[in-house]
Amino acid sequence: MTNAEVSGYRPQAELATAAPPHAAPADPDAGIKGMISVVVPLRNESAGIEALEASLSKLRDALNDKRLELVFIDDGSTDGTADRIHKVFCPKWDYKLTRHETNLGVGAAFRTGFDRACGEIVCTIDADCTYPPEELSRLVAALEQTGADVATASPYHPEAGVTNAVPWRLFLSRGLSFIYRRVSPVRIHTYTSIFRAYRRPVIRRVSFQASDFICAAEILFLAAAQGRRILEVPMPLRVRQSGRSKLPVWKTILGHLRLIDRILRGRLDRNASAARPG
Ligand SMILES: Nc1nc2c(ncn2[C@@H]2O[C@H](COP(=O)(O)OP(=O)(O)OP(=O)(O)O)[C@@H](O)[C@H]2O)c(=O)[nH]1
Ligand SMILES: [Mg+2]
Repeated sequence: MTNAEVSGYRPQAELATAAPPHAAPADPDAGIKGMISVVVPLRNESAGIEALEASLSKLRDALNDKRLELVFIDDGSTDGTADRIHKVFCPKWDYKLTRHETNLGVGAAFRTGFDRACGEIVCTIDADCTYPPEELSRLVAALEQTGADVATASPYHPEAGVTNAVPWRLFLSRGLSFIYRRVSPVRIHTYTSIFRAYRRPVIRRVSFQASDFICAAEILFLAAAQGRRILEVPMPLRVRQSGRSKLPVWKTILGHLRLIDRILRGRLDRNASAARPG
């Protein structure tokens, strides 16, 4: 199933009341000037949609003069997530919602979201607010102040921290970051966070293969191989307040080990030269 076939979920309620969508950017590589797009992958997150909206309101305030575009990707949720989004965000927000009729994974959701996002800066966040969405303004500011191409939240940075995480999951996740730090050319403390801000050319050019959580690390390495500058921003991570974790822990670890193998064999560098079509 392709993304095109599954996008465009628009119930009558949205058609009746949503604000008219803005025009697509004249130059797809540049995006719309002054617009920040926030891509939100969701799978069965209906319990946390009100909290998400409250946090995004704070982000909108923090971003001041910038336009905010929300790009929701509901990935085969069965708990009414899409309808909840429409109820809570319509008509006050500039948002798009695409629904994958079956679950395709976080990486697949990012591919769909990146194709739909119009901003000159494109961010990705967790829907469960484990990184408070209003903190995205710090990542955007970091891009603007340093000229970096990617700003990524880093709870494993010595100046950050993790509260109430399940100890064995934290151990495994930190262990993976430790290995990546040694085998990859990207020397940061956290590789697996999806709480990020990208300059638009990065998401236009990086052709990542992973359709699951592995995409977070893969995107970083491919961007680095294309010469993009990556900046980590210390950011505390807290435990989710509602809903349940969707991360398939062992499958994800296996995926990371495969990615480490690709790095060690130099295969990622070869992939990095293949830009995304369009
Ligand atoms: N599109 C899509 N989003 C997903 C999928 N699985 C998880 N997500 C979303 O990705 C984000 C991170 O997933 P989580 O389940 O919170 O994973 P985690 O952050 O490692 O785990 P906890 O925060 O401990 O629950 C959340 O916004 C999820 O709704 C998926 O298969 N498809
Ligand atoms: Mg989470």
